[in-house]
Amino acid sequence: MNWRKVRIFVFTLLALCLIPATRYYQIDEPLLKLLRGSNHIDPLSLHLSGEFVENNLGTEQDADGSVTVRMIAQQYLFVPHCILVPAGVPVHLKITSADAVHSLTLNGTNYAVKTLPGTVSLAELQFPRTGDYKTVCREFCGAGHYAMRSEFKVVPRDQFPALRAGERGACVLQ
Ligand SMILES: [Cu+2]
Repeated sequence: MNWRKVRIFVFTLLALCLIPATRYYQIDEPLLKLLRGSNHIDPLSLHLSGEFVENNLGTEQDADGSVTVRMIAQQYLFVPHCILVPAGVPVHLKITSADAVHSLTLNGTNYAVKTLPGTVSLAELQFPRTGDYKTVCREFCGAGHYAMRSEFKVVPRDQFPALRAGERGACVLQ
């Protein structure tokens, strides 16, 4: 056996395998999109373009009376910090992570939604009663994990204000 040829072959193979690691946006990104489908999202450009830009975060009213809530989990906070939703209507939650694995857990309910970087987690929630539901992160995500908290404020349906873009992340009643 010619060891020189084997060595050249192995090094060439290694070099070829390393190319995708240096070409994330040209090779890995499109490939991941293809493999994972539409629930895949690039965690590095969340704030720049797409569904999770700042103006889209928070509560959005849908035509059928339900609401859609978009959130980002990141070390060590949930964005927006406070979410206003009406009671008794379906809440479609869409949440993704900008960095590590987190878990949005709503105290006083059975809801816990795991968030992963690169994936949009979808959950269907509904709050029969009004009140403030404190949320915590239940997945250890680093030094500031224990301070990672936020809140869902559930108000009566008739008191839920019409939210314009840019106001969706605010938790104040007009
Ligand atoms: Cu955490």
